[in-house]
Amino acid sequence: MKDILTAPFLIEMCKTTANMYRLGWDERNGGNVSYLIPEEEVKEYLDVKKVIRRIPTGFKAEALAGKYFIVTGTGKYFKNVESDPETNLGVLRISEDGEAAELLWGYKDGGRFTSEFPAHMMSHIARLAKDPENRVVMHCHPTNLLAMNYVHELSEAKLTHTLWEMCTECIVVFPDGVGVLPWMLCGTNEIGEATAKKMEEFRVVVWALHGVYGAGKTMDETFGLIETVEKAAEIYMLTAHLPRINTIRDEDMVRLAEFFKVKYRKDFLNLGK
Ligand code: 2HA
Ligand code: ZN
Repeated sequence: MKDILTAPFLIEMCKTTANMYRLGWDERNGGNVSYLIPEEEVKEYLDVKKVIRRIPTGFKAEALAGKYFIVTGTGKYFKNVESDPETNLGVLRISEDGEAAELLWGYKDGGRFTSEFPAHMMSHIARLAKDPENRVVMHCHPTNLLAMNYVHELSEAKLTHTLWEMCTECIVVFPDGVGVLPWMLCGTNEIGEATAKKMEEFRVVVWALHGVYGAGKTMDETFGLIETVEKAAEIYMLTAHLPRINTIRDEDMVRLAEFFKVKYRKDFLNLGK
């Protein structure tokens, strides 16, 4: 059995959470990441018959039965993941009935998965139904996107349109736009269900006045998605109080989307309106 501290999936979790912390997206215990790992990969590092603990999920996750995830722990700081992965992360398998997470490694101090576990698992179910290759769900509190929530309308069409205008590549990176949930109590099954519903349509979902969820096939793709949305929000916040003299026009966005052959939300543009 190989040393799990050398596992590429664990190293990716460490590096990604460190980057997210460094960028100011995850103050204190803010943010959480879950990453689906194929069984063959887990088996190289862990005896999958050795369950340390069963942790009730509090909802039905049988659509994910038998699937393995590495997940950040509740109350844990992204700042500390890299120096102590075994306390701050856990590797778990969803039980056959979907009602428990079978812990195989980690949460060494008796901890458990993130308080946003319902939103993560329900989002995995929704994204996997759309894209069988989806593996990552990421939540964080990016500064500029959060700032923008206070000063910009939060309709999906208007928020997406403004973000698309802020960097040329935006419409190519998130052509499906940005979904928005109203402020809701976090850590509940209700916000999990609402997030998953949005994830049927969007890979980026803003939790109003709280943060963002992103989903993707790889850690890089998901990180890059949130990074691009946050960059656009930063340009907005740097310019919102200044007279706008130039902008990327809707016709230009259409040219971009067509050139890069992405399926985009035409109804979020103001073409011929
Ligand atoms: O886990 O970000 O939404 C800390 C959070 C909750
Ligand atoms: Zn949060």
